[in-house]
Amino acid sequence: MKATTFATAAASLLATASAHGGVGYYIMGGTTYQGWQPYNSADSQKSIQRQYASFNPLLIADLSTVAIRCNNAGTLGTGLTATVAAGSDIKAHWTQWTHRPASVMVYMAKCPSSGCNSWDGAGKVWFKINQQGLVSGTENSGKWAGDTILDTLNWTVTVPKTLVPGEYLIRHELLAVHQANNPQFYPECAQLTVTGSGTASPPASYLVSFPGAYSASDPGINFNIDSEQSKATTSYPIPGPAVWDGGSSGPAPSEPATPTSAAPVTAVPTTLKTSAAPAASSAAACTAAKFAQCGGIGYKGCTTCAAGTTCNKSGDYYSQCL
Ligand SMILES: *[C@@H]1O[C@H](CO)[C@@H](O)[C@H](O)[C@H]1NC(C)=O
Ligand SMILES: *[C@@H]1O[C@H](CO)[C@@H](O)[C@H](O)[C@H]1NC(C)=O
Ligand SMILES: [Cu+2]
Repeated sequence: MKATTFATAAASLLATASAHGGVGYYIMGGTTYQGWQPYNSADSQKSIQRQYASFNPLLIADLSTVAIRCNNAGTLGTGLTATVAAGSDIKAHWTQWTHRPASVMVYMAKCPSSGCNSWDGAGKVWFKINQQGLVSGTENSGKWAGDTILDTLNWTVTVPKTLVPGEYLIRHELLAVHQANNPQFYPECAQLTVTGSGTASPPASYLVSFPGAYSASDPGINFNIDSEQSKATTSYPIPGPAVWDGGSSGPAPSEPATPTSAAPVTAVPTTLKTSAAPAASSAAACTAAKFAQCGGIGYKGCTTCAAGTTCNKSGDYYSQCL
């Protein structure tokens, strides 16, 4: 689908949706692709984006349901896909957004060779290509990635340049944490055809399933932004797997993707745009501040605590400097 005008969609949205948000369109390869319009009739709608019902959030109770995958009950595609070259940018534009304390996470999943349209995204097939949570300041009052979405409605990611060509789903997710211990999840998925000459597939250690990727006890989900700890903590533990930057490769997924043996994990800085070949950071060479995370399953940051503090384990997934 080529560039379209959005005036009609915007008019109907104003009447029906007062808060929250969702990705409204995507720009890649010089083309704008209209997203699903949840407040318009589903009849005869076609989009690269999977159907979803509203801008309302999913909650902790939804983490174990298929809805957490693409914000629907496993609904399949409507026949459209967007073409994007590996190594180039995808800009997502939200129709609206309302929460500043929020993380952005972007995942992809390789579809079977039969294509994405009749595939629901089930299985341990999703890998994270980009994320940003707390940007600066404290969890309680600092700047978050959600500020960028609220202020610009835009988020641009780079498809890993080494990614093997094929059909993929891309899943943009906002995780809003403005309410104590009541996180809100806003995922939407779209269908892509990735071109290029890459040969890399993410190693199995980067792959997660939806549902399955998150647990209610993850520190970034069982999270109280109003706590005294959040008023003093300057890093936020984004849930889910480490970001895969394309710098490592595992076996190509079979049909459907099957778990494979773990491969070495490289630490990746969380930045607004993933670069094609970021240098691996050294976890040992840095120091975590008091109250910052210093360990836990999946954690790739600094493990040495600032002078006068020690790394205190508060669960398998989270240790902090106290
Ligand atoms: C967001 O992206 C759209 C589409 O490219 C653009 O028109 C708009 O100016 C951008 N907004 C900001 C604040 O950069
Ligand atoms: C470390 O954590 C344990 C429980 O997780 C707690 O009882 C203990 O007081 C903590 N130590 C410090 C120095 O805060
Ligand atoms: Cu909301």
